[in-house]
Amino acid sequence: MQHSIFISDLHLCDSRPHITDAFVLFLEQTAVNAENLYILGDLFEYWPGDDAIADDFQQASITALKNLSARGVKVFFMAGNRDFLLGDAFASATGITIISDPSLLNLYANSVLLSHGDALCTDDVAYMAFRNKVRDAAWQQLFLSQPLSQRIDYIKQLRTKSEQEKSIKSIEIMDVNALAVQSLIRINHYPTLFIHGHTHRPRSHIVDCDSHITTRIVLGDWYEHGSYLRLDKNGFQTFAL
Ligand code: LP5
Ligand code: MN
Repeated sequence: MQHSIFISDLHLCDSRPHITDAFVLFLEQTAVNAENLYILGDLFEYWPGDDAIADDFQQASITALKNLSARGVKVFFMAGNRDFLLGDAFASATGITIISDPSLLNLYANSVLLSHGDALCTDDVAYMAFRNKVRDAAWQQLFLSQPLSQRIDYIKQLRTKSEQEKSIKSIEIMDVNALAVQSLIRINHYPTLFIHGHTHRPRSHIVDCDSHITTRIVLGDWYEHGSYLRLDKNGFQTFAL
């Protein structure tokens, strides 16, 4: 049966090679049967710019994505807060299509809204200010003009700072804001499904927005094991690997 698959928050990195192995196997054995694969951000632990394509540890996932595209599966990537610098060079190396956040689709008679999810964490004021700065095109241009090793060093310092700040933020502050969710649903014409990641709190929620019902599905991360959402004409199902 025709179906689409959704994943997010894999956080692929050289220190967790088993996740890359699981991802490659997932592409070869599971995603290969799908019509579309949607990767909703944070595929990588961090992405310092497309010159990282040459890194040894990236080769397995890049090759597996390329093979999947070559077999006719349409692969879509939406940026997360860790890999928003992933660009056209990565897309042409792998055959994927980059889609914007948010994106609204029609699949199997469902209207489906997709997002990474970080933009909805509006109570996290420090993160929102940081996000506005680093999503600015001119700022990114300047950042990308620095040597790769310098960018990686900077990101590592930033990760330390982010972990320090997160340790003193409340769980509620780091979750999506209910009004931000409603507002996104409203301007996207009350989709049947809203799928996102980022918070690493996998669950489905029923949202009543202006008396329209949307099911908001939060995808899980791949830290312990992989997971994915499958959608076909009979509805959605989540799977753990
Ligand atoms: O990623 P996650 O889920 O752990 O935390 C996020 C928010 N943190 C981030 C930062 C990223 O993890 C860092 C890696 C980004 C790689 C991008 C590459 C290119 C850009 C390079 C830019 C320099 O996104 C975290 C949220 C959390 O989600 C929950 O939603 O709370 O936000 C923060 O912790 C951000 C801080 O609150 C504010 C950071 C201010 C940084 C100021 C500059 C410090 C400079 C340090 C170096 C000297
Ligand atoms: Mn994220």
